[in-house]
Parts: sequence; structure tokens; C-alpha cells
Amino acid sequence: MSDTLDEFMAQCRARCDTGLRLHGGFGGQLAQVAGLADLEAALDYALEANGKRIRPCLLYAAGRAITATADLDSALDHPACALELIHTYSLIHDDLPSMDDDDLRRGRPTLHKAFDEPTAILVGDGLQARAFELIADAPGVSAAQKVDMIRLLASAAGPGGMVGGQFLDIAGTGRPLLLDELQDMHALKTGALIRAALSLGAIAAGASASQQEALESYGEHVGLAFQVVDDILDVEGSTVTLGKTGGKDALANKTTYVSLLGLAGARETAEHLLDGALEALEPFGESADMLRGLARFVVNREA
Ligand code: GRG
Repeated sequence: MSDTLDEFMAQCRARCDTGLRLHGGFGGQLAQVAGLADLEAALDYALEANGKRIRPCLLYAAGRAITATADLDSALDHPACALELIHTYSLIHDDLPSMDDDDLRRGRPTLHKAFDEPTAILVGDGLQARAFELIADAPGVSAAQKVDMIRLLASAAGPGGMVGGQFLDIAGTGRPLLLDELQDMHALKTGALIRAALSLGAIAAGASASQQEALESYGEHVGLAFQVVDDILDVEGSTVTLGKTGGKDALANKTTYVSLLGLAGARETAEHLLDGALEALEPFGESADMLRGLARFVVNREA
């Protein structure tokens, strides 16, 4: 993998899409079991969705910052797909009527709209379990690396990470949040999986403790920047470009970086976070160029 950021991202997405098809899905096997054809169809619907795959891109880029071994990418495929499975499950559950109650995701009807609510809950549960199975089966990494990755992903996705952030978000709905509360909630809800992308790539590539620390700091900055920009796009983007319902935060009266800081203040915060992310990469040379490009991509994206 190499060359420009666009080419790098296209290659990461292609690897992730292929991996999800080959290892995330069941290749028609579930449909052979009496009564499970609809479950497999719903799983395939979730896996075929047109996501940006930004977390897998970060994971592959973190690996590349550490080492340039020829078989690196094949060692990163399973962790990258596992992370995307967890992310996809979180979006499916977030869209449920009892959570954010949304009809549109990734430019298509949400899973509970295309199928039904129990199926959407079970598909989310299934994707989550499948993620850990994928890491356990990962080629090209040691048993110790697998255990470290499973522990890290479980912790990032669980109550001390993404689930905790989602809980804080729901609990905080309907009352104004202070900037610190907003930041703490997003550091868990969105930030935990983004930080996990960097750490999983680092573990699979055999990073030293100091390299892991630098990547974690980069991940913290990029994770928050991702959310600040998400809040900006919710105001500035259209439902068509976003592929999900725009303007929802204001309608739901949610505290966001834009509601607290204004559009210009939120944009400035995103730029500061970008500077912090780039600074965290100072110990790395050119090998971290894709991470630099991805941080800029996260801050300048339009969807
Ligand atoms: C239900 C346990 C549970 C958690 C849900 C991540 C999350 C927690 C909810 C998503 C709500 C949301 C829209 C958060 C804003 C940031 C975010 C995660 C956006 C979606 O990620 P993208 O833009 O999506 O990477 P794609 O579709 O490109 O993968």
C-alpha cells in the first residue's frame, strides 16, 4: 500500500470491504440453517453498507507508521474488520427507536426500517460477537498480540468506553451540558473506538511503549476533532451529502460544540485539535505521513 492519501484510503477501504465480505459475513452458510436466511440477509445488509471506513484507515496507517514489513497489511486485516464490525453494530443500535430513532444511515434505510427492530438488535449483537471471533482468528499475529487486541477492543467498546459514552449521551439529553461534560461524553462515545484504531494497529505492528503512547495522543486529538466536525456538519451539511438525517442535534435540543462555541469557535477548536494530533506524530518521520493526511481529512471532511 502506498502513494497518495486518496490511493491509500481507497486501498484500505477495499481491503476492509473484502475482509468484511470474506470473514465478517457467513457466505451463505447461515442461510443453510432452517429459519436463519433472513438473519443472514440482514447481516449482509449491514456489512454491505457504504461507510467511510475511517477507523480501518487509521488502523492501517498506524501500522504503517511503525513498520514497513511486506505482510503487515494482512496482519492488520482482521483487526481492521473487527473494529468496523463494532462500529457498524453501534450505528445500528444507535438508530433504534429507543435510542436516536433514525430512518436513514449511510444513505439507506436504517436496519430496523429495512428489516425490523428485533432483527436490528440481534444483528448488532451478532456483529459485536463476530468482531472478537475475527481477532481470535487473525493470521500473522502472536497469541499474546491477539489477547492484547481483544482486551483493548472489549474495553474500548464496553461500559468504560463507547457504551458508557452512549449512556452519558442519553442521560444528558434534555439538559444543557457544560463543555467538560460534552468532552468527557464524546471521548467515550466516539473517541474510544478511534483511539482503539490506533492502538490495535500499534499492537499488531509490534509498536514500542513510547510509540503506542504517541499514537494514543494522536488518537485522542483526532477522536475529539472527529466529533467537533460531526457537530459542524450536522449544522452545515445536507441529509443528501451526509447520508443520514442532518440538523438532528438542534431539533433534539442537544448540547454540541456548535451550540456551546458557535460555528467559528467549533471550527477553531477542530483546527487546534488538528495541530495537537500533528504534534503527537513528531517522533515519527515520513512513515506517519498517512496519519498526518488522515487527521487533515477528518478535520476537512464534508460527510
Ligand atoms: C449504541 C452502544 C451504542 C453506541 C453508539 C458511535 C455511537 C455510539 C453512536 C453514533 C452516533 C453518532 C452519529 C455519533 C457521531 C460520530 C459518529 C460515530 C459518526 C458516525 O461515524 P462515521 O462518520 O460513519 O465514521 P460511517 O457511516 O462513515 O462509518
